[in-house]
Amino acid sequence: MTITITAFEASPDRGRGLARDMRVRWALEETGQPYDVRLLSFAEMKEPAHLALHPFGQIPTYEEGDLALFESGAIIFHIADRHAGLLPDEPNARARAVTWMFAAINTVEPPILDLFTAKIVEGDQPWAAQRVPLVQDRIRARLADLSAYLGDADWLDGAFSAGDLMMVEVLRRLSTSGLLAEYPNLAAYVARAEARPAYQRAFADQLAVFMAASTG
Ligand SMILES: N[C@@H](CCC(=O)N[C@@H](CS)C(=O)NCC(=O)O)C(=O)O
Repeated sequence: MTITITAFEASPDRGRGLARDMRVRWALEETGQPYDVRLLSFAEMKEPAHLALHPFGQIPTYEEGDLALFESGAIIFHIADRHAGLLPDEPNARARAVTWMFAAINTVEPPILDLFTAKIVEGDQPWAAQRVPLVQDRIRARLADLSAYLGDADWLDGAFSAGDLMMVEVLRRLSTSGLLAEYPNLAAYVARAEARPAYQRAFADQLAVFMAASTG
């Protein structure tokens, strides 16, 4: 059955692969699943046809036969659950990998998203200059704990898993902040993940969308 995901027609990140279709593309590449992409404008994302798939009018979505999913975490769990390559077979190791997926999106990602809000969305507010360092320190607290946990290991719990995929995707959002560089083992962790052939294919595919839009 053909898998179709949705992505931005014109990603605001200018091809840096920070939109959340990137993590879904990467999961599909890691598990060897071919897929189609339906590109959407911001206006189309808020129209009834897309709202029927995604109640909040966002990307990514995932369609496969009569199954339609939204939320990148749920989509990646579905892919990892159905196809080999992203979750261990051993039940306890599998549960731990899923735990890391939740830790990434529920514990590490929120302050990172707050930094984007504080800098970009609220950057012209009079209190922004005071708020940004507070948010940066909340991020540092998470990164320090994650860094201590990872130590010298390549991945969070044995072999590369959906937990690493999600954590790396969350950390990549810090790429221009300078914060990741304060934790060399986390910067190396992200670089190690980005060197994976599946990541490279996913990144190239989302970049091709931006290049086509900007030259076409
Ligand atoms: N929690 C959702 C967040 C989805 C999300 O924020 N998508 C962004 C792109 S990365 C979006 O569609 N933004 C446009 C909008 O919210 O109107 C997920 O993980 O899928």
